[in-house]
Amino acid sequence: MRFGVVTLFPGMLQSLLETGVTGRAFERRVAQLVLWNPRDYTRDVHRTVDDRPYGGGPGMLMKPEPLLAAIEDARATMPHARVAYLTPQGRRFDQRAATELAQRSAMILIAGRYEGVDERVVGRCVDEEWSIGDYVLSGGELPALVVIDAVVRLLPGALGDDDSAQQDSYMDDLLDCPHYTRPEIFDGEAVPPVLLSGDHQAIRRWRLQQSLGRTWLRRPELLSSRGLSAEEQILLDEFIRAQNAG
Ligand code: 9D3
Repeated sequence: MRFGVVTLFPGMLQSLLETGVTGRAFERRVAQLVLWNPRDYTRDVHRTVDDRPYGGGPGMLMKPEPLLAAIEDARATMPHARVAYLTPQGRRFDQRAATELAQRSAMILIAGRYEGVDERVVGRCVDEEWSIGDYVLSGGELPALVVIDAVVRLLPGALGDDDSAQQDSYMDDLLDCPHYTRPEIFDGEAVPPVLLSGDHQAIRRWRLQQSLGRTWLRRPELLSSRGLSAEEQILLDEFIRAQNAG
């Protein structure tokens, strides 16, 4: 999958190419990243990319001409890509959205700076708008990184053999269970004995029960929208009883 990102801070996106799972995916050509900087499309000596808002008020906006020129170049290179603007006003990006976007062959992401972009650019170029959550960031670069990271790891061939177990997890829409590695006793605290038992059914049940219990404690709304199998209901009831007893 090909990602084009229009950004005044291309260096912020580079880290993704160099690091971990996503770095390897880009190395293996599972995904490709192309960066477009509006500053490269300015014509004045100061290379101006911002301007004051009509109507007054604090803050600056990205001025339309260099931004539009950068987006047009990105579109010429990626003619089939939809143009996505990262903005606090957009649709909330979640795991479902990540799976939707992972079906595409290409997308162009616009990372805004300052208070945002001139609305006429949005009107003529933008196909969709995405937010990563209800908190205030300084620009769209971190959201672009979040979206690309979440999508790339879903692409076929992105994860190595060690990671791929995570992907076919049966625990979709449940919180993860606790994990332990060596030593068996750390600072006087032992690993739960079931994990050392070699009984794979018992281990599977324990992990599922922990996942259900944690989700019930921390994110109960996830359980209401999911529904439970008969086995899951029994495991959760047992967890709740133990919780009330302890
Ligand atoms: C006057 C109110 N503005 C600043 C306090 C609104 C505002 C403008 C620009 C708030 C944030 C930003 C920059 N944010 C993004 O570009 C952004 C974002 C975010 O801040 N949170 C969650 N998702 C996203 S996607 C893009």
